[in-house]
Amino acid sequence: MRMINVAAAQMGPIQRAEGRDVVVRRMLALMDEAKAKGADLIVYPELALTTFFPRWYMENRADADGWFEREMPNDAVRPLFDRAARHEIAMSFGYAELTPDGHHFNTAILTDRTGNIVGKYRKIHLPGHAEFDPERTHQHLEKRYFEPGDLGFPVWRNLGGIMGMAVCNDRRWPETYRVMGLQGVEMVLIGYNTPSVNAQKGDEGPEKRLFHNRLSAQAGAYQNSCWVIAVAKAGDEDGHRLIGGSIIVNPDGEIVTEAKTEDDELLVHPCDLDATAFGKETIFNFAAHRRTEHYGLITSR
Ligand code: ING
Repeated sequence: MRMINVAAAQMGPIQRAEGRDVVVRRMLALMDEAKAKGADLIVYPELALTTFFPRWYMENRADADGWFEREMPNDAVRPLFDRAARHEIAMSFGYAELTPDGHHFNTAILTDRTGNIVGKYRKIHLPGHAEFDPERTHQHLEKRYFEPGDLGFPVWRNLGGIMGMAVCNDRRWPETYRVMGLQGVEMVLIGYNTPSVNAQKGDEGPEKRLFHNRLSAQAGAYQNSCWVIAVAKAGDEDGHRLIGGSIIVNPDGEIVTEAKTEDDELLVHPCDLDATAFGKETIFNFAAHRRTEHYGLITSR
């Protein structure tokens, strides 16, 4: 048994006017609760420090740079790193990254129990569009504000297991999980900010969105025999609602716990990394069963 007590720290809405100091205080409260409940790892959402700003069109992209972090850690988030080290809890959270040479990414980091960053991932599947789209009920301008990630889908050894990360839309693409699965991933950490309604399809509401959220995470977990921790930023941000539905999915593809609210809500579940072994050794023994000579289209088209 290699147990990790995982805390999925769903966050409620962050209003456009809400400062990082207020948000970090909410994240610290969730971390203290996680510690009290014996967590070894806490997973926060995508863009955990700010509102989901890609919903706002800025003519001049540089006007959005205020939503980005120029270094990590930095003064705004240092209390998180200090508290995590004191609690000896590893953590993962998403944020908008502006690199010293001027590149913009939708990024997530992973630390060990001492607050050291051991892994960084930059979102590869950017949904939405780059220019203002008058046809949409709301804008989703991730292609305007971010570049596709340039780090691939790496995995890292942490807390005695093999961990990977993905961000939001990545979870809908089977390639995301499979590339990490081929590296032996045992636990995938995924933050998301998912609008409750489809900007292009009026009749697709939160129920369908929650169904696709579960479907994507359950499929990824089952087909790669790994744990999937999917954590929402949820609720009404300046009139724009995001789904909740944070879940922890076991290597059999079963949801073992699910958030009930659209607010700050902590889920804690004991995850045995050894529970990934049976699937990896039998039905999803990639070396024994995959026939890559037939898969060329996946990378060539
Ligand atoms: N949000 C949404 C997501 O992928 C989306 C965008 C929703 C795309 C539903 C397609 C269907 O969950 C982010 N931030 O990617």
